This record gives sequence, C-alpha cells and structure tokens, in this order.
Amino acid sequence: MKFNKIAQQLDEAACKAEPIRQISLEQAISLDEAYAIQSLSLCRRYQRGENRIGMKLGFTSRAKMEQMGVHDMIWGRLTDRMFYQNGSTLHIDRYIHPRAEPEIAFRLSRPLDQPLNLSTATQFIDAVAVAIEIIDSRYENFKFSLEDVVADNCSSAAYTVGEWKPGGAAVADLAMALLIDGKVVQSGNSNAILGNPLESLIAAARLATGNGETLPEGSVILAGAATAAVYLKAGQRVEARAEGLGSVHLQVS
Ligand code: OOG
Ligand code: MG
Repeated sequence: MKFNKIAQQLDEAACKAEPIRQISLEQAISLDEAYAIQSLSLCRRYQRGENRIGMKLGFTSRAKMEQMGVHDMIWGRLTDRMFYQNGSTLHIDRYIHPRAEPEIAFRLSRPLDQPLNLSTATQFIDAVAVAIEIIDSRYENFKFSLEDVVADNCSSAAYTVGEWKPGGAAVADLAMALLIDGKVVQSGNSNAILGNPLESLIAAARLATGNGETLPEGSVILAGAATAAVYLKAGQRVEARAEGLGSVHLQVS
C-alpha cells in the first residue's frame, strides 16, 4: 500500500476512534518510511487547522520498553488539539483504548536548532512541569512493531501539564507516581527516563536537528514516561505527581 493511504488510514482511525490492523502484518516498512508516514498523517491534521506545538519522546524508560516489547527511542509530534488544561475532562469515547502515563514536560526558552549536552541543555529550558500523556494506539489490541508505532505518531493522543515551574527546577531523581482515584497505581523515579530527563531534551535536539527541523521557542517536549502506562475507564480521575513539581490531573468521562 502507498504511504499516503496508510497515513490516511491511521488518521481516520484516530478521528473515528476505530482501530486498524498493524501495518507490519500486511507489509514491511523501514523506520525512515514509518517517519515519512507519520509526517504525512500529521499533514492531514495541519490541513484541518491543527498546529504543531511540540514533540514527544517515547521508550525513554525501561519500564515502557518492557511493557510494549519495543527497544528503541522514538519521537512523535504534538498538536494543539492534543492539549488539555489541567483538571479538564477527557471524553473516553473519542479514543480507542487510551492509557495514561506520568511524564516530565519541558518548555523551550529559545528555538531548538542545535545539538545539546548536559551543560547547554538548561539554557534552552524556559519551564518544566509534571505531565500526563494519554497514548492511544490506533492498532488493534495496542500491539505494534517499532515501525508501526512510529507511523502512528508514537500513539500520541492527548496530554496535560501541571503548573509550569522555572526552567532551573530540578528534574533529575524525582519520585514520580500515577494515581487513579487517589490511589497510586504506578510509581517510579524521573531518572527512569534515560538516567536523567534532561537526556530526553538532548535526544529531542539531536532527533529534530538531524531531521532538519527547528523547534520554535515555546514548544513543549514530553520526555517520555517514567513508568508503565495504565488503561483508563470512564469515571476515573487520573493524576500524575512529581516530587517538587506538584501534580496534574484529568477527569475521565
Ligand atoms: C508508544 C509511546 C511511548 C512513552 O512515553 O514511552 C511513549 C506506546 O507505548 O504506545 O509515549
Ligand atoms: Mg509517553
């Protein structure tokens, strides 16, 4: 099948909240081709008026790699339609089988247009926050290969961020947790994310610039989940906490 057609199927699966068969069960695609499909499916969103507002990293923690059986870092694109205000309601009918995961978000203080290292990365951070990412694979049974999930914009579906804290706030070695209805269902440490979430920002810079992209000032970067993800049900309140960064939540209806 042509890449445009696959991009259309993935986009429609997201719009209709109806899963499709994994691409890799039908045809082999390379990782580069998977990123090309991702980009084509995002073009469909931009044509509908959505705007890109950032980037997400995936499989930056062992917990996530083990849960999904995939072992390489991936990246996807965030749009304004995916953003939910802290405390707002997520309508489960709009999704196929959504899962939540606790993350750290970075907001850029200047365009991200160069490779970074641990000492320069902090100069690019305007603010940091605890975040919840909602992932919703467009594939049946939430099953995919690395190429499948990349083509599917890395399961990106929605996200919310807590109160933004100054860029200098510590992000390493923070206790993190995901709570459902006030009970901890996943707990971990921010260092589960590549040994230090700053490494995710460094990876984002490498991946974006390597792809010839500059992320504008104000862009949001989700560093990847610190723990495994948890399925959501209507009626639940899902919350993420990170030591020193506070808390963020969504009501699921
Ligand atoms: C892919 C997205 C992974 C993360 O934070 O590791 C991801 C998936 O698990 O469906 O967002
Ligand atoms: Mg994630």
